[in-house]
Amino acid sequence: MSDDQFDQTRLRLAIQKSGRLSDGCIDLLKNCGLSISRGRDKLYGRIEEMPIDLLLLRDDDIPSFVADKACDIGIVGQNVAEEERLTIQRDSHPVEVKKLGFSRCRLMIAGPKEWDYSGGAMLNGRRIATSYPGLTRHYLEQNKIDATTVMMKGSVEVAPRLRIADAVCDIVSTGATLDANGLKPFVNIFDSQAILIRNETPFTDEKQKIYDAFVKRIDGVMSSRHAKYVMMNAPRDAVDQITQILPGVEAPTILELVGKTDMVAVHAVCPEAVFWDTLEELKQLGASGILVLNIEKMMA
Ligand code: PRT
Ligand code: ZN
Repeated sequence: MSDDQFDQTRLRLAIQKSGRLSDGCIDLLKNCGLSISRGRDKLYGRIEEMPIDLLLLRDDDIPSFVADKACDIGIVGQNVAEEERLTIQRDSHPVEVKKLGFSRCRLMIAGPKEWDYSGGAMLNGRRIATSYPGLTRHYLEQNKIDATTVMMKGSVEVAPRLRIADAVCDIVSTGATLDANGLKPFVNIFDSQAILIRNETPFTDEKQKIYDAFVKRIDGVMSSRHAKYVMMNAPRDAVDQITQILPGVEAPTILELVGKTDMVAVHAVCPEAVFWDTLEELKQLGASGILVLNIEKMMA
C-alpha cells in the first residue's frame, strides 16, 4: 500500500470484504451519498465524496484493526464485537457508536428436535459446539449451567450429527439451517445487528471533523428510514387535532389555499411510521387528498 493510500489526514473505515454485512454497508454508504472506488487489490477502497479510506476485511478482523488503530472506525456485527471483547485481553476495546439496523440475527442455543427442552438445567454435563465460546460461556455462567463448549470455526450445525457435541450455539436468522440439520432453537442468548465502532482514543481535529460529518450523514439516513412527508388539505379549525394525531409532529407547515377560507394545506415530516389507522382518523377530521411520501434524505 502506498503512502498516499495511508494518508493520515483521511479517516480510515473498516468494512467486511464480502459476506452478510457487505451489502448493508454498501447500501448505507450509498444512502449517505457516498460512492466507493476500489483499489486493484480489492482490499482497499476510497470514498469519493469525503476524505475516507476503506479497508475491506474479514469481519472477525475488524474489531482488532480498530482496537490497534490500523483503522479509526469499523462496521461489524455486535456478535463479533462482543465476542472479541469477552475473549481477547487488551487495554481498550473499540466502543459502539451506533446501531445500524441491518444484518440482524440472534445467537441461539439449539439442539436435536427430539429434545423436550425444559430449561438450562437440561444442558448440565452437555457439550455445546460454537464459534462464539465467549458469549456462550458468559450465558452459561450467568445462568449457572454446567456445560462445556467445543470451539468450531464453521459448520457448527453438523456437530450433533457427528457426535462432536450434544447441542450448538450458533447464529440464527430464518432458522432454516437448524431445521435442515434436525435441530431446533431452545434459547436466544444474544440479539445482534450491524454496529458502527470506533477506537476510543480522541481523533486529531482533522479526523474528528470528518468523523462528525460521516456520523451526521448516517444519522440522516437512519432517521429518514421510517420518516414520511405527509400532505393534506384540512379544515382550518381541525389543524390542532390533526397535529396531535400525526406521530412525532410538533409544528406542521400551514399553507393558504387560493379561494378557500375555511380550508388549508397541512404539510409535515413525521419521524415515525404513519399507519392506515392514522389516515382514517385524519379523514374523520375532514382531511382530504392525503399524501404520504417517502423521504430520501434528512438532516436535522
Ligand atoms: O468471511 P468473513 O469472515 O468476513 O465472513 P463470515 O462468514 O464469518 O460472516 P458472514 O458474512 O456469514 O456474517 C457476517 C455477520 O452477519 C455475522 O457476524 C452476523 O453479525 C451477521 N449475520 C446475519 C449472520 C447471519 N445473519 C446468518 N444467518 N451471520 C451468519 N449467519 C449464518 C449462521 O452462521 C448459520 O450458518 O447463517 C446460517 C443461519 O441462517 P438461517 O437463515 O438458516 O437461520
Ligand atoms: Zn468471519
